[in-house]
Amino acid sequence: MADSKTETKSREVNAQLKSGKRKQAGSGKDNARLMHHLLAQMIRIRRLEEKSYELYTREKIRGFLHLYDGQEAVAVGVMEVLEREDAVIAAYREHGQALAKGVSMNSIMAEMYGKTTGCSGGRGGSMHLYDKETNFFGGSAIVANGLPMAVGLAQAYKMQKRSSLACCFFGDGAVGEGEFHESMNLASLWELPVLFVCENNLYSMGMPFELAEAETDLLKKAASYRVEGERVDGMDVTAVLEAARKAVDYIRSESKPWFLECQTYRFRAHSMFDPERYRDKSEVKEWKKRDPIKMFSERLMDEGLLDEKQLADIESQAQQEVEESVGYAEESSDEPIETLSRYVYSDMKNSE
Ligand SMILES: Cc1ncc(C[n+]2csc(CCOP(=O)(O)OP(=O)(O)O)c2C)c(N)n1
Ligand SMILES: [Mg+2]
Repeated sequence: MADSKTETKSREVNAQLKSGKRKQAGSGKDNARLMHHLLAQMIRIRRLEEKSYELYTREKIRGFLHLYDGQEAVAVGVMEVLEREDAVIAAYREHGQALAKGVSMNSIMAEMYGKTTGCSGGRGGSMHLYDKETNFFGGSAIVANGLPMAVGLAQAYKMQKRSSLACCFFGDGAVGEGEFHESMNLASLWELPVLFVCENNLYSMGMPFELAEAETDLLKKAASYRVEGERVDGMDVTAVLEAARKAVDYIRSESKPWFLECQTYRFRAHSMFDPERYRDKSEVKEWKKRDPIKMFSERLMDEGLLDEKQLADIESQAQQEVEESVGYAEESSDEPIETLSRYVYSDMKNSE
């Protein structure tokens, strides 16, 4: 997997911060580095999504495409407190989670192009990103599919006496599925290290959250399975980070699941085929005032932790990384016809 400069840098920052995490409050320099890192991660995701939108309209990316603009603070805040060995399971709006977990932008872009260098060998596309190296277990098109997978992974880790946890991202729409309830119940009953992260963006396709759920207090649902949890402003990256840190500390020390509801909003349509008749443009405009990237960069500037030049550098690095990933995907090869059915039908000759 090819690494860009930005990724290598973010991995270094991550490792340094992780080794001295508890010292952050005492060191202004470390704190500023962490803040820049969080901002850079969100900007990388936003620029990737903008480019994906453009490439889709040019038919370079085909199939389904669900973009994450507006929700970046959730993936970035949560991922910051996870270790590389922790598993992450996501749904189909998962480019941001994959990127924040450390999957290279090159391999994500190549996957969306359907090229062999893609993280799933070009066979999954946008909704099925998978990367063994970073323990990113997908990417799934089936709503709520990731929850039982997270429970299974956590059970395996527990049986293997490993300290890793399984973190599962899902939308408010998943809460109405049986798998949500079965997974919460078993994770609690078997005391499994699962971090359930519900990204409540108020809609599941065109269905408003309050028209779908009789009980809209999700913490009550979690509590009914004796799962502890918290609700957090999902547009505020440091609030998400702190809530995730509390959650992860609890999971690792108690070996029990935790439910984190992040209240957020998607700025774009559900997918590329959505006329958005279910919500008012004024509502989207209102939420955009709380754009997590805009709010955070303004806050850092107010606090003297960021200047125009630093912001421009972060922007241009992200832009460069995106352009490089497009070049990488363009130059990568398609699956040759001869191997097209590999992994589709059993191949006795190759498996011997
Ligand atoms: C089991 C299942 N039922 C229905 C669908 C169709 N579907 C695709 S996305 C979606 C909405 C899910 O919304 P949510 O979980 O809130 O995620 P968001 O799109 O808001 O990120 C639905 C119903 C599906 N993919 N899988
Ligand atoms: Mg939703």
